[in-house]
Amino acid sequence: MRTQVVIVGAGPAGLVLGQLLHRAGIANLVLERHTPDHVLSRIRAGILEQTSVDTLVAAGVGARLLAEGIPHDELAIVHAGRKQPLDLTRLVGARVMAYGQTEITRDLMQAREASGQETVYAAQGVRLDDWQDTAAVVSWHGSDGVRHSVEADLIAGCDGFHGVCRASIPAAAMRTFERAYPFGWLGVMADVPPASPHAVVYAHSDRGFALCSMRSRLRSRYYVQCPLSDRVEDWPDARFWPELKARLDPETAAAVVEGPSIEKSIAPLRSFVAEPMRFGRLFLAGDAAHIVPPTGAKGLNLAISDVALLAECIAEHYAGGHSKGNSVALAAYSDRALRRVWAVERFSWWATSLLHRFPEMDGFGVRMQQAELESLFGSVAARTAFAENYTGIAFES
Ligand code: RFL
Ligand code: PHB
Repeated sequence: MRTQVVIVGAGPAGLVLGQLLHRAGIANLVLERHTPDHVLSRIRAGILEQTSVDTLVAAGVGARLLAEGIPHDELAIVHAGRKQPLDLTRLVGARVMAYGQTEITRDLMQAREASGQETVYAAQGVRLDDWQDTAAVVSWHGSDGVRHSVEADLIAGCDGFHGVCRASIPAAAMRTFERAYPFGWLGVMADVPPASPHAVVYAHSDRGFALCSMRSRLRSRYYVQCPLSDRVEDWPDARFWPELKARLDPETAAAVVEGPSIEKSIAPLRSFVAEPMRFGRLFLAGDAAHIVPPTGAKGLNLAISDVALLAECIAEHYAGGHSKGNSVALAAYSDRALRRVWAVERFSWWATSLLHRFPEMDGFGVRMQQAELESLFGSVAARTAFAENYTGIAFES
């Protein structure tokens, strides 16, 4: 078997990359460890930056997103029991869009099937056999039990934080940077109208952080900060709803419609970056290269901006007549991607530090958070900087 680019992972990074390459006339094969149903069953992010919307539209998968996505012109931050709006459109002339990662993935899977580009689901034991020398070679066990292999010009490692691509790199060739946070997020999905249908609500409270988001006019997504030692069984619905409301301002709390949860999970929070993002013929993108805590709603957006850049570099590489692994365009990918990655890491770390209750926090730490929140709402400049980061920083490419 032979193709131009092998993409490992059919999450948002892998599928958007496959679609962008296909539209640029570049053949690609996607290898995914799980079945399509399993990939679609993972409930994750829900807020898209305008640049991500633009990328998806340009990739030809924007129709349902534009019809069903819910634009948010503002967000809100609760502190000291009061809700303060932050008007994104007025501050920076940009907005964000509520549209679930599951729906994006579904749209991308359909587009891929229509494109005729091949996808191997349930590919077990994916191994990078070569990515340094004259060709890239990747092998896997198919559902037929047979070991298959493909030769390609390039490999895109889009296989998430626990994937095989980053793990294949010798430790000496890579530097990693990490911060683990001493709490997690308990997420609940429920088929009830959202408490705040036009703005995500981020709540700072003595009881810990809480977040009100949505997937549609009839589907709500809520989160509360919880200790890392907690299990989902510790949080029956009867405990979750009063705790959520106790962390919100009275108006938002009164608007919460309770209902049976259809999904409940606990995710740890982490910041992580691997440098560089290129090793010979292997290019990392999305969670395979970096993780942000979800407070800034950035993980999915960063995965999309990585692969938009990678697709551009690969297209430039082939346009320059290169079929092998060397060109100026490919050499530039890692540095260009990392500039944006670190800017987003900073915002996500800062927003997490500002809004959560840390176990070791003393009175001084709490006062610093309060003072910072006061300064955010006392200054148009500070709110503008927040809005710029939240809606997506523009980078010249
Ligand atoms: P993904 O979505 O993890 O996709 C990687 C794909 O690679 C496959 N894979 C392999 N395939 C073949 N061989 C192997 N050895 C493989 N190993 C893995 C996996 O099965 C999977 O299909 O990474 P990608 O595409 O980079 O996309 C990144 C986003 O998914 C991620 O940044 C966000 O969802 C992060 N995230 C959230 N971000 C937000 O902005 N808001 C959220 O509320 C939010 N919630 C979350 C999240 C991430 C989570 N986890 C577990 C990582 C909640 C969770 C639980
Ligand atoms: C979500 O809708 O799941 C969501 C929204 C905003 C965040 C994180 C997650 O910051």
